[in-house]
Amino acid sequence: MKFVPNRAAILIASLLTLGTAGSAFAETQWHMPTPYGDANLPTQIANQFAEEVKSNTAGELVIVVHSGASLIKHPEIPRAVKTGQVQLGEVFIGIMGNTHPVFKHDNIPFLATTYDSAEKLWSAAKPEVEKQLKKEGMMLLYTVAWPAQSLYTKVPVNTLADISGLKMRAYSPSTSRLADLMNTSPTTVQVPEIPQAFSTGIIDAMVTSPSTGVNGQAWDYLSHYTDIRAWIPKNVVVVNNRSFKRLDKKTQQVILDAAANAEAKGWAGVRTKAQEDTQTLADKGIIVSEPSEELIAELNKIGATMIEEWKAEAPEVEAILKTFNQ
Ligand code: PCA
Repeated sequence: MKFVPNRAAILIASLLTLGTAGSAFAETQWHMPTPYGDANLPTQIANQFAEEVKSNTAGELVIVVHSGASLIKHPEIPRAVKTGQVQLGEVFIGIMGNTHPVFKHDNIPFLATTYDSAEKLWSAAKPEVEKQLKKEGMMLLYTVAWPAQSLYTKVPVNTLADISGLKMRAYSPSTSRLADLMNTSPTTVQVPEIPQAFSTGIIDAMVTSPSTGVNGQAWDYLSHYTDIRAWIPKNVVVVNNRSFKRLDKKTQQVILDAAANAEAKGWAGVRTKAQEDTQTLADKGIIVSEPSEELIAELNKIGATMIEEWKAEAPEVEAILKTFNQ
């Protein structure tokens, strides 16, 4: 008679196999909340980073990416990493602007408007950002830049007078200030709520990347994209210092190498992404135009005001600007 194992026997056998595999090494699981959804370049890079760490530690360190603020709400991610509630996480730098002025380097209009100058600004700001993160018990792993931030409206914009009094989306302390200086009223809205905020009239305008416009299908609720390319903000991925130190040296190095790869991929990818997504906006029927000279002059003036205000906030800011302007 042929021996036919019953289902329970198969189940037990497979559990035993799993048990053996599991005991061959101790798998550590880390949780990584991220603010944006899976269609975003930063989330794709986070997934590749986690994959690389898993494969280069032979599965000993598994980073579980929780995208789209599904585990922790975006504004609470820095605190979750700081307190060790999670081991690492991704956050938009500008959102930490009220924690210390060095984080504001990320959202200052017309300070660095090309990808090359944004990289230069980042090298100038990085040591100060790392210092502040360290005080908060965190270490910087890598950054991912967003495409340059431009103006989305329901009306053509030739000068600021065309949007005066409108409700403008803000996503950080600096963008609230910018909205004030543009004579618009700032309203904080997180990315997933953008479409609804437009259709219910909570906001009339926003400044963000072509990518965020594409992800939120901006053509459904607005008509004009004025390509002011005002600043190039970034996300950072940070790790809790104690969690990192508990790892052996080899695993630490795997993480640092994967982080360096992620950083390089981000800066390389963002340039193409910016072009592709701007094209998609146009293809979907949004009127994409270059800003008028008048508009640029008005915005540059606001940028200069914001740089002055920012400079007065902390001596570290002077240091960043000095290095950046060298
Ligand atoms: N998208 C994110 C951050 C910057 C960007 O391009 C947002 O709009 O909140």
